[in-house]
Amino acid sequence: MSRLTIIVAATLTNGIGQNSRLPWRLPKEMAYFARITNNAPDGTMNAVIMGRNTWESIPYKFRPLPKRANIVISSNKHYELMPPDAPTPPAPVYLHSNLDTALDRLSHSEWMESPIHRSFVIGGASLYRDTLALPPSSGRFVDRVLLTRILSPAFEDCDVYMPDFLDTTGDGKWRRASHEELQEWAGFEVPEGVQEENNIKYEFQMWVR
Ligand code: FOL
Repeated sequence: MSRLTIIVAATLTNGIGQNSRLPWRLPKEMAYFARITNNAPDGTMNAVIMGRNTWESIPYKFRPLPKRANIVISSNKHYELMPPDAPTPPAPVYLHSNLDTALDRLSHSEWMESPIHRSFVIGGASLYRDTLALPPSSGRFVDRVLLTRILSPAFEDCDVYMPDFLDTTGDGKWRRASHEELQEWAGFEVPEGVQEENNIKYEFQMWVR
């Protein structure tokens, strides 16, 4: 039974990217991403699962994302995650050619010294689509979305969009959790209501099914 949490920042029309990067610069929002995905009980570690484009969008100095097990999916089995002369990565990092083997990896024994606590799908659009399509009956599915809703401006020039998960009919209805539920799950205080940074308004939300 491996439940997955999607974490994403998206506009009201579900825009998530532009020119292979995030369309905004929101340091406090990014700090929230880092804190949520890092936060695991002593002796455990969280996993972050991402597609190849998302891996390449993370600045060199931050990848692999430290203190998290990084799992990258690329159908190109010969994709070079790191330059051949790169130093030993500061966090575990694995390449998988499909979602099934990537999810199998989560339950493998090499994590015994540091079992996986939570698994986060961190993008991009096609991995969000593929993981949202996993049927709840399969035991491995997305039961939670940590959505940072970018309220304004509209960022109409996005060129990558996440699927509208609230629109996916069947397979369980999504419910917006209360702010208290979000904080309880996060394990720390999360700012409530509309946030503003660099003249951009956004809100931290949690959706469950
Ligand atoms: N979810 C949310 N809520 N916000 C995001 O910006 C976001 N970004 C991605 C996926 N889900 C998200 C994918 N893009 C880094 C960079 C890009 C990225 C994800 C992570 C990154 O560099 N993270 C560092 C933090 C560096 C810092 O503090 O500035 C990390 O350690 O997590």
